[in-house]
Amino acid sequence: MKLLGTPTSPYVRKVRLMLLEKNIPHEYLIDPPREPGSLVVRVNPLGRIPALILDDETCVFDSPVIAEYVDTLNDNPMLIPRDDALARMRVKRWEALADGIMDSAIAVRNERLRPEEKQEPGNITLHNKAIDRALDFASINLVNNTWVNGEKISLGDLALFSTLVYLDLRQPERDWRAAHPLLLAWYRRVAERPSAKISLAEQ
Ligand SMILES: N[C@@H](CCC(=O)N[C@@H](CS)C(=O)NCC(=O)O)C(=O)O
Repeated sequence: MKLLGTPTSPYVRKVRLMLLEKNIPHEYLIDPPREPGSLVVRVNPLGRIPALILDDETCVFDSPVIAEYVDTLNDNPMLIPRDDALARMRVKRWEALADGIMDSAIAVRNERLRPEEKQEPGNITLHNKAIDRALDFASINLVNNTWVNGEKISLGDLALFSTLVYLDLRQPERDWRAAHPLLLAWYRRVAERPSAKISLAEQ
């Protein structure tokens, strides 16, 4: 299978980390969707990354759907609980929280890329406040757990890690480390994993 993406996209990083954690053979192709000749627009009608192309040419999008699919390919480790409905919901909720932060961080970036006189400060504030609340929520719900969902690493960890890497890239002025020491201790634990080291080296 082929994963189309870019090293800065947090949604792509989430999926790439899953494939690495689960040791699933794949080709990782850097393919910015707006570049002329991009394969992305030909395989994903939405023109977005990540796009996962299976061996029979089926294109899987978007990242939560890819994550669900990839997790069924093997159980080493199982990153989305299957039988325990509550545990499954919690992991998917961590993913939604992380994806929501990504959405807001991208909205802020897009706003800031506009000419200054056309920027809407209210929109930037709205999204930054959502990020603030979501990081508070993550800290509170992490408690002293090793991983976001307790004793086992899950998709929630990979999604939240990808989000924080993206925040460091696009909002370096945001000092989430000082504000959230529990999150920092957890982040360092994820960053030590071979999958994270590979992914960070690709930036
Ligand atoms: N909800 C989608 C979001 C994917 C997304 O928006 N990806 C961005 C890159 S971070 C993208 O492809 N944007 C289109 C573009 O850059 O033209 C997912 O989870 O896969």
